[in-house]
Amino acid sequence: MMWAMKWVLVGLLAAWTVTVLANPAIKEIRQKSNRPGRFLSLPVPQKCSNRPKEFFFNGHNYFYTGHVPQFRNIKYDWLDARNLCREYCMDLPSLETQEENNLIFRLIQQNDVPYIWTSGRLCDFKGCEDRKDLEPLSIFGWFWSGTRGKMAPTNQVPSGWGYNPWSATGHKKVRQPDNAEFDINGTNESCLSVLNNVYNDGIAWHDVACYHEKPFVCEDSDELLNYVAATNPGLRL
Ligand SMILES: [Ca+2]
Repeated sequence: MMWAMKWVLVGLLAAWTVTVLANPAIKEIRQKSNRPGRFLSLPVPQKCSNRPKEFFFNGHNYFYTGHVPQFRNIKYDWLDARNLCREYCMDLPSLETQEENNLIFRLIQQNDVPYIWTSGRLCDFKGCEDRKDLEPLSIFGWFWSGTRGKMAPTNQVPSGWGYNPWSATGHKKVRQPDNAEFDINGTNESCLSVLNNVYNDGIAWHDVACYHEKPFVCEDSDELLNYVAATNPGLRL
């Protein structure tokens, strides 16, 4: 229970930390996305009830922003993307099994999507200190903020998978995660994006700085759906 609570805090702090990372080199972009109220959004019951349902897998609905008329052309930074999903009782996708990962990879491949956000986040913010079990962070420090589940160590094939979904290459021509943008402008690559062959590496996982604006997939959030169901008796979800 305490562990679960910790990850609740981790989720909230992940949202918060994105706002406080300060770096002059990305000031212009930051200002654009640094609107007031950079916190996690609460679900909106009517939006949850009418949320787009493009496809269904393992008890969850999903949609890709590019396939929903009102979201067709949007690109958001990681936190804004999470928050749009959350208003609909969804979150960025947590790719916890190879089957679910295949589903998202297929969507990307079949629709020639250049990249998407996932809910993957590095625990590199306030609240993550003194966690010996997360060290070194680049290997043990990743989690799914959508479900608060820990990811497999980044240098291993996750349990039940046939391969390691992290790309074998990137900007620095080394395995991901490589935190490459830190060397360029001091910004950490703390968010997990699926990139479509950006480094001639097929469709693969990359750590990317969270301020970049990308299209995204939303996945049903059990936590938010249960909350809205419990507080809105009779609402059809
Ligand atoms: Ca990277």
